Amino acid sequence: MKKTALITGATSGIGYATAFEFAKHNINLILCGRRLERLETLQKDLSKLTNVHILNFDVRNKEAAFSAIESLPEGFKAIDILINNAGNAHGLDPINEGSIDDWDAMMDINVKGLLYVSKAVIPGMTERKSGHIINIGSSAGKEVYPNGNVYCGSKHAVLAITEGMRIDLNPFGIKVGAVNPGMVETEFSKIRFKGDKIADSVYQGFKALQAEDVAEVIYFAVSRPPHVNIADVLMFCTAQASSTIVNKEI
Ligand code: NDP
Ligand code: 8X3
Repeated sequence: MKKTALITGATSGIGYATAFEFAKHNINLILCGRRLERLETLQKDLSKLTNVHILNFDVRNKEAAFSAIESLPEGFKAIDILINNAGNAHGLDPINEGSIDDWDAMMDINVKGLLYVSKAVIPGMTERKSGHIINIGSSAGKEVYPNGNVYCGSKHAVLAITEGMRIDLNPFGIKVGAVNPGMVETEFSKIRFKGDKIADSVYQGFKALQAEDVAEVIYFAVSRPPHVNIADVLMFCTAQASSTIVNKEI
């Protein structure tokens, strides 16, 4: 039977590539993000391959998240796969110089936004006693690097929440896992550095992971047989050995 997936942060990067990968494999899509124009273009493009519904909301706004998910039409109400992907780093500063607005953004989007969307989606899964949740963590959720403080904290939280979800949803037969990439060349660094030109140099001198590389791993995880759950994946590009060790040519 055709499955339905809800992907947050589908307007760019990993979420966008995952939407294409899932559409290719004929999965119904509920695509979420704040940039409506991008959602509409995606819907137009991917409707050639599968059924697509778009939800335009900010994951920080819990009322908006709940009412968007409650508003789903009949054919999209039963969500089989939830990809909690929306998120970003905001800033890269030592803790004594960090901006409170950046800290709020990371905790509100990466952690609380993930919780709000999950809270709205999980009841349908527990009722049907099936479902699959994949949280997009990060290598920053496995180790802390200089100036990464709050971003790393938000991604460590994502990993702890993933493990908690897997334990608590175990009686319902719901699969829960995390995909944790190292550096992926997306809009991520533009957001982190707020459009500063340093953003352009982040992926120079080596071949970073591409969003499609991560999307393929996410699809691999969701396409395993019912008895197999990919609980945790850490993936790097070949040039990256850890958060601080990247073999650059320049
Ligand atoms: P992008 O900046 O390319 O994409 C981020 C996505 O999140 C966009 O679709 C954006 O959509 C959405 N988003 C951001 N804030 C909100 C919000 N408040 N409400 C709703 N949607 C929001 O980055 P990536 O694709 O790289 O990042 C995706 C995930 O992968 C993040 O969780 C990130 O932490 C993680 N990650 C990224 C890595 C990297 O190096 N790039 C490495 C490891 C993990 P819109 O602006 O339209 O709302
Ligand atoms: C993104 C990976 O190392 O740029 O989650 O913070 S890193």
